[in-house]
Parts: sequence; C-alpha cells; structure tokens
Amino acid sequence: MSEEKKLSANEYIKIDSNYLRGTIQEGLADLSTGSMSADDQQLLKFHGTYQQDDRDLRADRRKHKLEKAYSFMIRIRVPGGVATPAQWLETDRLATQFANHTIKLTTRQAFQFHGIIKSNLKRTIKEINQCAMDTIAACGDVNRNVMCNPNPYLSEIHAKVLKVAQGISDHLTPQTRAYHEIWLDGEKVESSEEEVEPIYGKTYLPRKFKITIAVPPSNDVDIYANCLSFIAIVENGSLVGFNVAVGGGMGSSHNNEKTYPRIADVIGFCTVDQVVDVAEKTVLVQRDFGDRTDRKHSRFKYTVDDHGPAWILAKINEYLGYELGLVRPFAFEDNGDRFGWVDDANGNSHLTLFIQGGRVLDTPAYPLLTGLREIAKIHDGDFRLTANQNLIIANISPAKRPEIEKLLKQYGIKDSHLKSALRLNSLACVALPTCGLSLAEAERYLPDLLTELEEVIEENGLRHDAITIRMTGCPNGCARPYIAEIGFVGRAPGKYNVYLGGGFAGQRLSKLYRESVPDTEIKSLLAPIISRYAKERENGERFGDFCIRTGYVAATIQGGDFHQNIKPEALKKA
Ligand code: SRM
Ligand code: SF4
Repeated sequence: MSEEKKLSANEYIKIDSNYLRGTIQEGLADLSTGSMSADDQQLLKFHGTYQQDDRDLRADRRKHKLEKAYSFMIRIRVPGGVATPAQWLETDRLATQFANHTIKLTTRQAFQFHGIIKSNLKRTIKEINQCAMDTIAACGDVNRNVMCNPNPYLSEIHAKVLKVAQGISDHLTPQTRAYHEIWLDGEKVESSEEEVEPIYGKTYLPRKFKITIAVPPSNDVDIYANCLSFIAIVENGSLVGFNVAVGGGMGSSHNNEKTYPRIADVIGFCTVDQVVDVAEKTVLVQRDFGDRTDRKHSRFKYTVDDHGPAWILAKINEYLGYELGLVRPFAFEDNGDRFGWVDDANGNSHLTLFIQGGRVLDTPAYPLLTGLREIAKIHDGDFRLTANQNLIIANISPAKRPEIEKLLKQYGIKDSHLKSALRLNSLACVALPTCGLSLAEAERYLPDLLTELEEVIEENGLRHDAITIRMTGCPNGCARPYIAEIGFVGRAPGKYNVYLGGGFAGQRLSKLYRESVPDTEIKSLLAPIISRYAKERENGERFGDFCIRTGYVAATIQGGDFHQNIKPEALKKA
C-alpha cells in the first residue's frame, strides 16, 4: 500500500467505530426516521444487515415529499449451506412475521430477508440467534459465509468437508462483543482495551473476503470466483487434503478498466489439518497487503494480480512457516446442481428442487413457502442450500419419504425440476426493487427471458442440453455472470451487456459479445447462435466452447486462464 495515498473513508469509519459499535444503538432507538446514519449503515454490514429502500416506490414518495421507504435486508450465515428443519421453520416464521413473506436463497448458500423495518430489526436478529443461526460477518470487510459442496449423497467425504468449512467459518468469525451488546442484550464491554480482534485487528480487512470448498468433479460452489478456495483431493476413497486456489472475484464497474472479474489461480496443496491455518494466513496476507486506499481496488484478486500469484504463494508460505505442497491433479465437470431424487448407500434419499431466482414464496399457483413449511414440520433430515440458489431436502429417511412425497405432490413442488436444462442452469441476482446498486432488472426479468429463449431451445431440440445462463442487474456480478456460458449484465433499465464463452465448469471467463442490448432484442440476438450450435457442435461440445471455436468471442487469457498454464513447480520456484 502506498504511504502517500489517503486511506479510503471506510477505513476511518472502522477505526473510529470501537470494534463495530459506532452509534448503532442510538440509531436504532431513534424512531423519527426509518433510516440510520451514513457511517452506521457501513458498520451495520458487519452485523449482517443493509439499509435499503423500495425503489419501486421512490418516485411516488419523492412526489409526496415523503422519506424513502426504508427497510433492511438481513443476511443469515449458513456455513456450508446446511440448516435443520427447526431452523427452516424459524426462518420461515421470521420471513412471514417481519420481512416481505419471502425467503431468498442466495448465491452463497445463505438466507436473506428483505423489507424489515427499523423498529423490527433488533428483534429479528435476536430471534435468528435464538435458533442457533447468526448474521455476524454475513456482510462487511471480513470473511463471509464459507461455502461448501452441499451434496449429501457423498456422505462420508461431505461430512468431513463440511466440518472443515464450519471450522474455517468459526475460526474467522469476528470476536468483537459489539454484536452481542447491540442485538442480544449482552453485557456492555466498558473499555475497548478489553477487546481484541486477534485476526482482523481494528480495521478488519480492506474489503470482503470469500472462501469456498469444492469436491470435484462438481464445481457447484464456483471456486474460480472466490478469494480463496479449497479443492478436495480424494485418493483411494479418502480425503487427503485440498488444493489451494487464490484470487478469484467477479465485481467490476462499467467504464472503469481498472476493475475486472478474475479467475482464481490454483497455487498449492495442503493437508486437512493445515486448512484452517492456510485460511487464516491467507486472510492475514490480504489484511496486510490489500489496498486500503481505493475500495475499487481492494479485493484480494487485485492483491494477487498486483504482486503475482508466485509472490502471494511465497508470502502465504512465509506466514505459515512451512510450504504448501504441489498442486494435485483434479478435474471439474460442471458448476451446476444435480436435480431430482438421489438415494445414498445408507438408504436415505435426497431431493434437489429448482428454486427460480432462489426466491421461496407463495403464489396462488405455486405455494412453495407453505409446502416447504409443511415438509419441515415432519422432516427428520436437513435442508441444504446450494450456491446455485436451489434447495436440497436432504437425508430423508425411508420412513418419512412417503409422507414427504405426498406433500410435494399436494403443493405442486414435486416437478420443480422438470424444466428445460437452460432454466435449471440459470441464476439471477436480486436487483430491483431492493438492491440499491442495480441498473436493470434481474430476478424479476430472467424468468420471462428464459421463456422466450426456451422457444428457440425447443425449436432446436436442445431442451435437455445444459447451458449456463446468468443475469445481474449491474456489473458487481452477484450471480457470477462472467463465468456463465451466456451472461447478461445490466447497463440501464431494459439494457444489458451480453457475454458469451464462459466455461461450463465455471473455469473460464466469458467475453463481451454485444453492449447495451435492449431486452426486446436479446432473443433475436441469440437465436441464430443457439440454432447454429444445435447444428454444428462437435460431439459433446459445450455452448461456451462452441462460441469460442466458431469465433463469436475470443478465448480469455486474463487471470487464472493464464496463470493456470504455469506449472506448479515453476510457481514454487518463482
Ligand atoms: Fe453481492 C453488493 C446481493 C453474492 C459481488 N450484493 C451486494 C448488495 C449487498 C448491494 C449493496 O451493496 O448495496 C446486494 C444486496 C441485494 C439485495 O437486495 O438483497 C448483493 N450478492 C447478493 C446476493 C444476495 C445475490 C443473490 O441474488 O443471491 C448474494 C449474497 C451472497 C451471500 O449470501 O453472501 C451475492 N455478490 C455475490 C457474489 C457471488 C459470490 O460471492 O459467489 C459476488 C461476486 C463475487 C465477488 O465477490 O467478487 C458479489 N456484491 C458483489 C459486489 C462487488 C464486489 C467487488 O468486488 O467489487 C457488490 C458491491 C460492493 O461490494 O461494493 C455486492
Ligand atoms: Fe445488486 Fe448488482 Fe449484486 Fe445484482 S449484481 S444484487 S444488481 S449489486
């Protein structure tokens, strides 16, 4: 970090906050406004909540000289995405009692509520904690929800990997008592001298930090889009350790070439016992070397790019006091979910449901929220959130399966996954009306666009051919659109940049194909390419690969695509 450059404003907010307290308590008590002070809004993120306003109502409220319709989004951490039926029922109750009657399953295996008004914020967070979940570090400049492959049918390996994910999550959870004081009526710590944040220190990290664990051949947690990833290496049926990947990230800003999505580099290998240490030391490298002067350049991917992956590897080794091993062979096949029923060797069953946009809600035609509530009441296994915004009703015992099947039928959920493979492989971020950063629709629009594109898919006999397709309302990349085979990134209301050529396993960035395409023209833009793909693809060729081979877009060599070509031995010596 350059000495001369001024620290970014958020650094001072953190320093002055007394370990994330700020004036949040005073702000919550002031009911003359639905809003919180600007500084406290930044600090609230560390506690897992964002101030938002209903953007659909903005113009009308402005006209009537009313304050914006403020409310809060709350994000619940679910390490590895595993929740008990009791936690599901509580999440449902809170969503219905305090939020907008929906549960959002996020692209990082977490729950989100939208529309909580300020006077209900404390009670909601307190009651989340009462059912053994929390919101601390769900947002903010800290390690976020640790993702993990959720597949329960790999029971033995999965149980071990999940434990590792939970171990990393616990180890990197902030230690400040502020969370307990503010939300859980914990005893007040009188002097900040008594507080220590052993890993983060007073200023926490320069920016958010994201960790995930994948179990090949599935890359369903999109390791290449994360700051730090662990790729499980299974040899002779046993988990022997993890390859370590660093420096992935999606966020960028329109018209700012200094910002860009980046694919992670696989730099080494560690054993199961070393993994929490490696996570901690990598976080420390970012804490010490990340850019704290420019928040648009402060993610770990820029630290990795600025110094190079070989330098980062050397620094991690130095902090560890030992060396990471050489990368072990691994191969990913896809980054999607496996839908429908799967039975495991122990006789339990698992059902992966398709949840459009990750939004669990009731409509007259599809009472999904109610149906899942009734299932949770009798389910004796667990629920697993996938990083593709879907839901696994997992570990259903043979005794419960008939009852659950009856409920799935009764509430119309049974066939949730009998959709085109294009739809099943779609992701959309929240965007409007709650996201303050969105420039265009995503979650509310993608289903309709898919219906249009499905006509083309059907005409070309591609109903069962998976193509990954993702949409975000802005370039921040919350649905990881830059690694989809078809990506849409909002530019302005009704206008999208269209990207093509991402890798089917999320291993390659896409390239910009057309800029600012009106939504009315997307179908006609893509129809000829899809039709040509149906006719001219080579045996087993994926859509993204086809788009590159036939010249619609060039292959990308930025980020991991380039560095992965460096032999791990060379990385070690560098
Ligand atoms: Fe995200 C900011 C929603 C996953 C990159 N993201 C936001 C905010 C909080 C908007 C804001 O700052 O005011 C969005 C809240 C919308 C709302 O109304 O709920 C938001 N992000 C989401 C979720 C809910 C999208 C979804 O539909 O599932 C995901 C919640 C994940 C979770 O449970 O923790 C979500 N966000 C992601 C991902 C995907 C991932 O992590 O695998 C990314 C890209 C990966 C990455 O981080 O590089 C992502 N979100 C961002 C960024 C860009 C950061 C950057 O590097 O520039 C922002 C903006 C920012 O931080 O300044 C952002
Ligand atoms: Fe909001 Fe942009 Fe993230 Fe979508 S990608 S949720 S519009 S910040």
